[in-house]
Amino acid sequence: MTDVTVLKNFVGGQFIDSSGGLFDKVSPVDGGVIARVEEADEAVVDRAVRAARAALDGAWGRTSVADRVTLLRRIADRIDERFEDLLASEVADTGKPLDLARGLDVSRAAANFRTAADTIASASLDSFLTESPAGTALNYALRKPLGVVGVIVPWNLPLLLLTWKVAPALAAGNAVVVKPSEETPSSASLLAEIITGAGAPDGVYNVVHGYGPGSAGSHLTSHPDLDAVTFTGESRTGSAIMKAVASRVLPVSFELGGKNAAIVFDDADVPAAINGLARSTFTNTGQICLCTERIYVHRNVFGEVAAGLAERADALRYGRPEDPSTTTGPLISRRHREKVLSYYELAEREGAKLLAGGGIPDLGSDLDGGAWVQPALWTGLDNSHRTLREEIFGPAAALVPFTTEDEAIRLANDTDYGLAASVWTSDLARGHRVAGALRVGMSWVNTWYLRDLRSPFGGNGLSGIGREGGAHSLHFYTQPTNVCVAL
Ligand code: NAD
Ligand code: 6OD
Repeated sequence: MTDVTVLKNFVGGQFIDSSGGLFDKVSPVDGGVIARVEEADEAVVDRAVRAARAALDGAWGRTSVADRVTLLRRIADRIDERFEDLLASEVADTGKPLDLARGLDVSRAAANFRTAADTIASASLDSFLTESPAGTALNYALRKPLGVVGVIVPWNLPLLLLTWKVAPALAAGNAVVVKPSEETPSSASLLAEIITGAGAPDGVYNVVHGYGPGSAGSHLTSHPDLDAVTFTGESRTGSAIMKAVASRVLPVSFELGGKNAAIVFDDADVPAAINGLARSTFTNTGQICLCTERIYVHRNVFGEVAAGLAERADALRYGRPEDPSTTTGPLISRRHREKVLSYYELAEREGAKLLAGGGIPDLGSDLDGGAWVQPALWTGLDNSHRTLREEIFGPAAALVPFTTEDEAIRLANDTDYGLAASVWTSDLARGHRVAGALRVGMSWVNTWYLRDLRSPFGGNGLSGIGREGGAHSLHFYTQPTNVCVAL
């Protein structure tokens, strides 16, 4: 174990020694230990928050927008320069196929910084000026940073989701204390080198490693000098964080879980819909908050869609991330696999008919220690079953038939979540109508996870609070002070 990397907490511009103990980061591919991570105790988290406060009280608190734009663009350039290092760390932590990490995760890191730079550089000043009645006073609002922002992120798209929040937070002039998932600590540490190397003052970006409850996560949310929390993760965790910050009434932005629906009408281009459903159900082994877990299909095309999707499930290829024939990586951990498999068992108990997969693939000895799982597709269930009501967060979905448009909308909206949906139809008017009628933060028509980084991203109900993306992010990461000048 001597050559295993040790990941340290990053506080005030330096990787520091911590006395909180070490935990192992295990590869989801084969179960080997790939890093040992220093867990941040309360004292380390306190140092990180103090370092962030000191940065705000110092030079960082006086930076111009132009200087921040320059810094963010430099960070994006350095992410491009360190692309292969980030790719290697992301793939090692998650086990996802190299091409997926290259095309989605790491590419988005630089794009997130460039978008945040462009957004703050072009933010309209006029929108915050108001004329008073009869010209007696001039009102304007100063948009100020929130202060020290706690950034808590999950393991499924670690670097993408981290930079999605850190970039606009820094663009708006905040300092951040980041708590990456205990499952994916590496890219947050590499980003520390990149951000510091790009010239960010000490304390602007800090990383505290560890778990949630009783560890770095709850030490951070309970810190008395924290000004806001931006969080992506499970709905239940969002609720716990909300309670932790309630007495201080801190602003929160929450991107939480989903139980996302797809609706396939009988006028859809069925092969294209099957393609889209295969992407939205199996990408990243179903571990994207936007993934589809409920598929409502018009009765006229139900058999064709079910057979086509089952064929796609059978064609998935598991293997090492660097093998070009690999389409599908493992789940993030054995622990998460237990959760996913418990839903496979539940679906069976609830009377589902299994169309494909549904177990653990036999991959041979060197991958036996990993967290591999087959996909699962079910028919024979409806919205009254827990399988259709609770987030599984794996490569699994239930197909349910419908007859009318109203019925499809009602079924899709019958959920406590409200993150994303996709609608498959060749009738454009119907596409607009149905997408608009769904109670979700994001609806796609004839596509899935097609992103414009300026658009509002977030969910309704159990899926979250607030929206981030472009100007929406700047709104969250700033607070206005209105100034009224008598004329
Ligand atoms: P999780 O909620 O278990 O953990 C997320 C982060 O919160 C981790 O860093 C974890 O250590 C920390 N944490 C856990 N408990 C905490 C506590 N009490 N206080 C402070 N921090 C705490 O989520 P996960 O398993 O890492 O990620 C999967 C979940 O994330 C799924 O539910 C998925 O839908 C959701 N997700 C949502 C979005 C979105 O944009 N809506 C995006 C990605 C993932
Ligand atoms: O693409 C994004 O900006 C984003 N926030 C994706 C979230 C995916 C959830 O797993």
